[in-house]
Amino acid sequence: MARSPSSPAFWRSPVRGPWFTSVLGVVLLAGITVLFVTGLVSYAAYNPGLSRVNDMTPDKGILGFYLFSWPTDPAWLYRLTQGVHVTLGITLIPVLLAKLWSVVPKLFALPPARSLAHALERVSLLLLVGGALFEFTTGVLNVQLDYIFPGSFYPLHFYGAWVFFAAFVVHTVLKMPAAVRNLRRLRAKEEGRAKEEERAKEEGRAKEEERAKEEEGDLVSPDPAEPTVSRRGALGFVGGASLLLFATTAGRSFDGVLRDTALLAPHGGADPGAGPGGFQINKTAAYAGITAQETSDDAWRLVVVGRTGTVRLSRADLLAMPLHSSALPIACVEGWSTSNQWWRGVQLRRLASMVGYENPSDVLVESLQRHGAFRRAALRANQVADPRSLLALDVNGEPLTADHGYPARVIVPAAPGVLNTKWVARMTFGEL
Ligand SMILES: Nc1nc2c(c(=O)[nH]1)N[C@H]1C(S)=C(S)[C@@H](COP(=O)(O)O)O[C@H]1N2
Ligand SMILES: [Mo]
Repeated sequence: MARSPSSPAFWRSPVRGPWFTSVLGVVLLAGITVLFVTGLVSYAAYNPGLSRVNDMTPDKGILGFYLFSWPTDPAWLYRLTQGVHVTLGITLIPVLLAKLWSVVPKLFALPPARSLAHALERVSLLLLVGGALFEFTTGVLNVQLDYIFPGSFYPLHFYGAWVFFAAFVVHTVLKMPAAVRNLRRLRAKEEGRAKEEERAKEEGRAKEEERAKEEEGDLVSPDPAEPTVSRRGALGFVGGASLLLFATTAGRSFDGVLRDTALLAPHGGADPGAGPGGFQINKTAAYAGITAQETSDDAWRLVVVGRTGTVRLSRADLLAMPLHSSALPIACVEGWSTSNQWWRGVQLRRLASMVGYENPSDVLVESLQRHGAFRRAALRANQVADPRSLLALDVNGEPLTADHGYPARVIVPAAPGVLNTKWVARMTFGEL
């Protein structure tokens, strides 16, 4: 007999049911909340309120209400928050897919709306499901395919997150009572505590029960196929898939042997090889169009602009200044990070004081690079002031390699990698 998807009997998996959906829902409630918070944190870490240069969402309006000066302590802060964001996001993919699968019959249910409230709920579901798919897809594409939409990823993922999370909150408020009820009721049933159920009924919760039944009726197939796996088994399968993704993703936040476990981390681009420069490279010098000619000792000069005028410095001039060493990681928005590297160079606050800012000010850093989204970045005064913030000349005891930003690059504790401008050509201190 041919049945249409709008008929409940079309959907025959015996795994579907309130328990399966509720368990996945509770996992997503916790996980997506963490994703939202770490995502907003990552947005704040760019200091988008500081300068148009850092801000890829100039129309954010009140959505930027919570922005704050991103701290420089602890130095591993962004490594942690963004590592959690990306690793957790990837790990939750099977849970999200299983959750969507578990409720897919509802997508086809007719009539489309039983009441105004039901109609509103379904509209919020469109935003919820659409938002979830959009956020997970844009996130994964950005991380795996290396900024497939360079400038536009940020606004898309940022505004998408707000739409998605608003729908998520509505959905949670609407569904939480039923989910808790389902989990309690089913656990009670399982533990054979039928008495409690009796009591609950006696306490006049008949109406609630009825609603719970209705929930169940929506999800449980009226004509289930032979089970090939128990509900617990299906959940174990989802958990196993998540674990596998976690195990092949988490390593991207480390170096060495652990990095080798990050089978899913993108391996395209440059192989950093071994040696002092043997840690992940985001964009190579060749990609950025940086030539050996323009970074040669004869050609390259750093231009520092400030209150007292302009200073031009060669690499030799910089090397003759008091140098400072800092052990700091690079932590990219894409979720990968390196462990601490030993950087040596001139403190940013020393450069600030050279041009009249004894109390460090903000700074706009521009690279030799002529095209590309990350050719310049603004840093806040608190980042310039930190004694560990450097215009680095060396890394791990050797001059910077071309791909890590020779002749000079910025490195700031706790800042997202994108603010650590490579191939620096010009630094303009002052209020931004
Ligand atoms: N000029 C320039 N600087 C840049 C970039 C770039 O594309 N151009 N990429 C940034 C990003 S997104 C990161 S994560 C770090 C990576 O530094 P690494 O390649 O030395 O690991 O450099 C930052 N500095
Ligand atoms: Mo990055």
